[in-house]
Amino acid sequence: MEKPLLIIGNKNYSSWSLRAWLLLKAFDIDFDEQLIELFHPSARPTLEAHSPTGKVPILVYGEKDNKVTVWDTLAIAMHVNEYFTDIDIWTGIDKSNAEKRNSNQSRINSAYCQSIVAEMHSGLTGIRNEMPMNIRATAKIQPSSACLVDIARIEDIFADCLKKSLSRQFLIRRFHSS
Ligand SMILES: N[C@@H](CCC(=O)N[C@@H](CS)C(=O)NCC(=O)O)C(=O)O
Repeated sequence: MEKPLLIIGNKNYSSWSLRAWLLLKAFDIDFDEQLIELFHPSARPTLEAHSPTGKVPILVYGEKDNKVTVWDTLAIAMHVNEYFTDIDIWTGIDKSNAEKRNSNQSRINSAYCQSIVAEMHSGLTGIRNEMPMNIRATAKIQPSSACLVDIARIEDIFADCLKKSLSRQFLIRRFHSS
């Protein structure tokens, strides 16, 4: 299959870009990377050529009628899982191991992982609005109650993942799409 191109913004600020990039790296996908400067006129031609939403990340490969475009982080994860890796990204199980993959434990893990990913993808707007990503920054802020609710929920998710990883050896213990 043709090598995909991942078009992304700055990994210090664009959390969506970083998510897609990390996923491809973690699952050893061979890809090229094109960095664009978001909100700068220089980014416009690339976004107009590839992104129906004008946002990044975008995963593209193929030419003309055969061109494949995936323009959303969650869609990129699903597409990668379907076409670019032998490992199931939700459970870490080798896809050729049908028995293990269809086991009840695998369904539990898969549902758990997909739910966390979906929750992150569509929710947590309180924290997202008030604490946009800037890995290098330090700042003192006064979080709103909506933001505090989101922080508490993330703490719960992490605690639950850690608890489960000790007993059942999944999530957190091994690198994962969540
Ligand atoms: N739901 C989208 C969100 C993508 C998104 O908001 N990307 C930001 C960068 S982190 C962007 O491209 N912003 C540019 C703009 O809004 O013009 C996804 O999952 O990919």
